[in-house]
Amino acid sequence: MKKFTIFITLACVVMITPMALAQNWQPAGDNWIAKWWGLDLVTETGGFNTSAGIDYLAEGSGGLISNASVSTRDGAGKTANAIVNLPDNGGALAWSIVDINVADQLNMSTSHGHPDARDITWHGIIAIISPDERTTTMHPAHDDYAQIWINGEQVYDNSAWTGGAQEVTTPTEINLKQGENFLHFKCGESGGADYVNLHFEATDTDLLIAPTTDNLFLDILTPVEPQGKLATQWADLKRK
Ligand SMILES: [Ca+2]
Ligand SMILES: [Ca+2]
Repeated sequence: MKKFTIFITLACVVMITPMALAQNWQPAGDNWIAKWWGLDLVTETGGFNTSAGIDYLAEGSGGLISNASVSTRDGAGKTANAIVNLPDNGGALAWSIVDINVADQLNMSTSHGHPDARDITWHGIIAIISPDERTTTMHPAHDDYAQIWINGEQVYDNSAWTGGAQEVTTPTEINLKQGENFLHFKCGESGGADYVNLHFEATDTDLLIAPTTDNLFLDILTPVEPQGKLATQWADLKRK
């Protein structure tokens, strides 16, 4: 009985411990975040002011996802099955791992294989796993109009380009909860330079960022019902 109890305890520890330890998380702290879970570029937007007023995700998915919802576990998970269909703005757009060159003034274009696009909108998501509840500061760079959502709430709305791919004009205080947080970065471009970039504080080195450096995103998100499932299994074991 004692051995059995120890076995069950170990089994539960293994099951409950987030897959955190085994993953190649992107570094946080004040490192620019290079990998995003990104949507193909929305095209022919008519410019950043028009783009900022349109929820392309909701429009193109029939409401399955939205700008706000993809900054939650539920909405981020639904991107697995959400083609964003925008016949007048690029067609059937899909999600994939997107690498940005964090030093490139045209990284919205180049991250999707274009030399220098205009009238486009870029969408990218990251998961941020925090060991605790905290208030910290995010540092976004963008050209042109950036809008950012965290955990279902819009936290940033800035139509003015910041002046360089690593220039930040508006550091913004944010709240993170313990465990998984999601951030959605939307940026609309009219012409000229087009870039997105983001980092946290130098003291935030204990945050874990996904996609991982080996390109995992959806596969490493916390299962939607881990608590209930574990509780059921535990009850089954006790009955036996
Ligand atoms: Ca621009
Ligand atoms: Ca451009």
